[in-house]
This record gives sequence, structure tokens and C-alpha cells, in this order.
Amino acid sequence: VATSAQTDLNPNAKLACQRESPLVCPNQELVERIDIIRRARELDMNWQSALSYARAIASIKAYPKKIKSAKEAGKLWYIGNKAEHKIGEYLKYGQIIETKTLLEDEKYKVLREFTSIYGIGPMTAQTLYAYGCRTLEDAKKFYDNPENTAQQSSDDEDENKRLPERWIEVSLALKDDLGIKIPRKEVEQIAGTVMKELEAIQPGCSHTIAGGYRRGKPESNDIDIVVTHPKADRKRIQELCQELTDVLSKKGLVTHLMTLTGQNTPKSLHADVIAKALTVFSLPGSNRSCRLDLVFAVPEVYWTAVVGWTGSTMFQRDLRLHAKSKGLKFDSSGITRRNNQSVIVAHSEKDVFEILGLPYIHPTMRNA
Ligand code: DGT
Ligand code: MG
Repeated sequence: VATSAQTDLNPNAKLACQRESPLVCPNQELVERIDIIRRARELDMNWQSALSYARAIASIKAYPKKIKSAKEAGKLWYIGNKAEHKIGEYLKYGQIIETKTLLEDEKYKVLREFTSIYGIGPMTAQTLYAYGCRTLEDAKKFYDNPENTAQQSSDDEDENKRLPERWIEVSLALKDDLGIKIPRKEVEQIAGTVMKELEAIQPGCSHTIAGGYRRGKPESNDIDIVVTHPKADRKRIQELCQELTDVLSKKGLVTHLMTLTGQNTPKSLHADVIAKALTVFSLPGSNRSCRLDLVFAVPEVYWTAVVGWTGSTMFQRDLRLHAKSKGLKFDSSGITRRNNQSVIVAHSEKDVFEILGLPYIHPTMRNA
């Protein structure tokens, strides 16, 4: 994994999609300490402050040198007075006072543990805490009581990711498995198994393992695979998603399944070009489960889906902002012109960047 910039792109460009962000940066420890504060803001549902810190962190991640003074850091985008002050503390004392306090705070410890469960966002974590839950065992008991669960719903900043409550219960039940990170080799093995099953249903499909894996992470929390077939139309894409998950379920490879088709994402104009299956995958004999997301895309939007699901979240956020400034709309399901909704098809990943008027950024440099 590369740890520093490989091209002559400006490391202090304003948007994350215009600069290179390695997985591990020269100021990694500082970044991790500021991230504790960002997470606390998120847990408090102070989204604006959380986003400010996320932007500050992203700026530092792209900075190619070790930061030597707060003033030096203050010259970067989105490093305001508060962040600059905290960086000063870190440089002077080797730690950020607020970070230290937060790490010792019992409530944040509990909230961090709750939100480590797939499907539990800050709102649900706060609700569980308010009900007196302090451990994951407490949370399990809470969900075991039908009276408690009637009105709860899972929350997430991205409404695309909003999950039915049943998933929280599944995640809690499987927490020991789902909490284990998946090494790259295992990601590849599972993708191989899945693609073999797909090949039997429909020969000639292609796929990209996206997500953190593609950004070079040595271990992933889940597996994201984007799939297409050169001749598949919208209808066939939805069918393939259904047929593959049926087969995987029948063979016991998929133990839990939630399939999302176009109807579930009404915000997107052309949502049915993509079909999603959020699953729990279990390799027989390996006696462990992991989260596997399958994304099926018609060929016209395959590359935007690959870019979308490669992340990082901040990289995507800024891709959308950048696209907007060019009169375009970017999301996983395609690129459209804002004035007349006409679709622009990207024929490769590099094409996506070219259409958006951006320099190509290698996936391993999208860790904003
Ligand atoms: P991890 O935690 O090791 O799995 O790390 P990542 O970076 O793979 O995180 P993940 O799997 O949550 O998301 C990967 C990228 O895919 C991220 O940029 C957001 C995007 N993504 C995930 N779920 C959805 C979704 O439901 N809709 C859309 N449009 N994008 C999604
Ligand atoms: Mg992932």
C-alpha cells in the first residue's frame, strides 16, 4: 500500500476528490485522535460539527508531510481555529485534551460499542442508552422485549443505508462474527465463491470488489461486490440479483438477506438500474459469518457504481459536490446533466473522472 502521493496533484486542493489520500498518512496518529472527537460529535448527533471534523481530518490525510506547527496546519482547508488549537495541543503535549477525556468517558464508551453493531446509528444508540442499556447484552435483552421494538427504527446518516430493525437483532446475535475484520485473502475467496455461483446462473458477468478492500485496507468490516453483465437490461439485473441470492440462500452460503431494488430508493431518478442485496454470508466449514453486499448494475452505470461503492464516504461526498459545481449530478446509479436530466454514460472508471473534469485518482488514494 502506497503511503504518499504518487503524482503532482495539489495536496491542498479543496475537495477530497481532487487530491490523493493514502490509507496511512504521515500524520496518522493525529488523524486518529481527531477522529475520536469527530465520532463523539456524531454520537451526539451534532452532524454539522462532525462534518467539520471529518473535513479537517480529510485535509490532514492528504497532507504529504509531518505537521510541525499548528500554524502550518491552519493553512490547510477546513482547519479552523478550534482544530488548529487541538493540533497545537497534540504537538505540545503529545495528546489532545478533549480526546483523552472522551476516551475515558463511560457514556461515549458505551455509545461507541453500540454503534459498532451494524444497523445501530447514533440515534438508536442514544435511545438504548436512555433506556438504561449499558452493554450489548442489555441491548439484546431490549430487543428481545417486543414492547420495546414496536416503534424503534434504525438510523443512519445515509438514508440508503437505513435498515429494518430486524437487522439490528441479527447483527446483535452475530456480533462476535460480524465484529471480526476480514483479511484480503478471505475477501477474495468469498468473492470467488460468489462469482462461481453467478457464472452458473449467467455466464459472462464481470465484477469488482469495491469498498475498503479496493482502497487497500488490509482488513475490511464487510465485503462490497459490484456486478454487471454486458447484455443485461434493468429487468435482467433485478432478476440476477434475485436468482443469485436465491441460490446462495438455498446452498446455505447466505444466511440472512435483505434485497433492495429500485423501489426502495425513490430519490434517484433511475434507481432501477441498480439492485442491491445486503446479506450475511457464511462459508460452510469456516464457521464464521460476515457481511456481504452485492450490487448489480446495468452496464451503463457499472463504472459509476464501482466508483460509488469504492468510497471513501468523504471522497463520494466531495465527488457529488464537485459534480454539482459542473452542472452534473453524480451518484452510484449514474451521471446526469442537471439542466435536462440527460444521462452521460461512463465506459471505464477513468471515464467517470474525465466526465466530471477530475484528474484520475487511484482507488488506494481515495482514503479521505
Ligand atoms: P469497511 O468498513 O471496511 O467495509 O469500509 P468501507 O469503506 O468498505 O465502508 P462501506 O462498506 O460502509 O462502504 C463503502 C462505500 O460504499 C462507501 O463509500 C459508501 C458506499 N455505500 C455503502 N452502502 C451504500 C449504499 O447503500 N448506497 C450507496 N449509494 N453507497 C453505499
Ligand atoms: Mg465495505
